[in-house]
Amino acid sequence: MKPVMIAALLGLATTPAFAEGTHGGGHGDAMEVGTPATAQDATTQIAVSLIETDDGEMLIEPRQLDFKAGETVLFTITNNGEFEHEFVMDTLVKNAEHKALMEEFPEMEHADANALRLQPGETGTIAWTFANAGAFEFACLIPGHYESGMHGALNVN
Ligand SMILES: [Cu+2]
Repeated sequence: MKPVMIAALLGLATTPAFAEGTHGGGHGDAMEVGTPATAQDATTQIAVSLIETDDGEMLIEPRQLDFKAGETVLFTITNNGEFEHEFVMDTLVKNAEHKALMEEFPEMEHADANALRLQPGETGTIAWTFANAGAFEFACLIPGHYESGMHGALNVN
């Protein structure tokens, strides 16, 4: 085998797929669910709460979100629970893909503009323009949380 080929193979072998436990970047700015915006451009403000209930459910409230195509929304998201949670907006397919990845790599964190991970008591914001009409989804993709109730329909009309 030629040395240059060996070097190339070693290079591949030592590049882990998720070096930092994240999968940030690579999406580009525009996604099917919309594009990042600035808070100043938001025409709608909405408060989102990430919580656990006494009977073991984990919820994102409100349970459903409806917007108009072209609407820019400022989300103020608060983790009112006792566990770490996240808020991710995407297509159902993309959320399912991320969910499967997170089951494989539990320490993975979303570094994407359409997602926010919050410690208990923490509040953060996402400014977002819903550029395309469609049926999307918001969810917490930390393993087990989706199944416990942390997902809802996000409709852009
Ligand atoms: Cu969660």
